[in-house]
Amino acid sequence: MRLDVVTIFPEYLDPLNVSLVGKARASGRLDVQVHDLREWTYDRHNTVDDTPYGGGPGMVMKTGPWGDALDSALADGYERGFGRPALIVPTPSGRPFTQELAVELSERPWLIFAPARYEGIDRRVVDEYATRMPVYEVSIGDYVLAGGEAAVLVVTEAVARLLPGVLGNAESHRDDSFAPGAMANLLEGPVYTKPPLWRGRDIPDVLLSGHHGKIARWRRDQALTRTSAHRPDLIERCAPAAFDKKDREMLSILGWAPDPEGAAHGRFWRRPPAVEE
Ligand code: 6GU
Repeated sequence: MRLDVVTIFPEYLDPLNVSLVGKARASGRLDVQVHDLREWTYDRHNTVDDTPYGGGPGMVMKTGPWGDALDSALADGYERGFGRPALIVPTPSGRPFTQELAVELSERPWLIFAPARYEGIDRRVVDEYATRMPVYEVSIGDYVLAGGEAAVLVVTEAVARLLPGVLGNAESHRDDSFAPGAMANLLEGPVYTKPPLWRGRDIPDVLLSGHHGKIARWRRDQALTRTSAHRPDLIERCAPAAFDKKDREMLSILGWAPDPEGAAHGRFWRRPPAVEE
């Protein structure tokens, strides 16, 4: 897979040389090209932004440098035969970046990232490239960053670990909390390793029992408990078929009940509010 990143802060992408993504690059599974947007400016001050039409606060990134930078990255990738590119535009107004989207992007041969600073990029840039290739405007969560570079790192790491041969163990993805098509998208529970006693804290007995069935059940109950506490929205959306009898017992203990009315709207479970004494 080829990744291009066009940015005014190339050094912000230095972490792409480290760890899993760095190894994927070193092994040739990932070709990363970081480009300095200011190389496509022709004035003394290397201007990449200007005031917004219609007024208002902040600055908007100019069409010219983006168009020239993207054309240059595209020409290089086409010349080297990378196939069909997709443009990724990180923005807080994008669609949520999910594991499902990470899987979709990991199946593409070539991703071009256009992270913005300031109030964003002149809309005509996205509209122009959308006539030539798929464009994904993505947000990594409900908070506002000063620029899209950190989101590029997030998306790249989520995608790179899905590439064939990047994570040693092919089984690793199937267990991911948000793996598409998983029986139920539950958060993973706690994990432990040696030593068996640390600062007076021991390991749950069941994990030392050697009883694989009981261990699997305990892990499942921990996942249900954690998901119920941190992401009740994930429980609400689980179809009844996602849960076995023991799951439903645990959900009942956690205060969950089937919601026959909600089922029409994709809310299969509800937790009646606790009654105060
Ligand atoms: Cl992708 N960019 C910015 N600037 N802020 C964000 C974001 C992206 N996702 C969440 N907040």
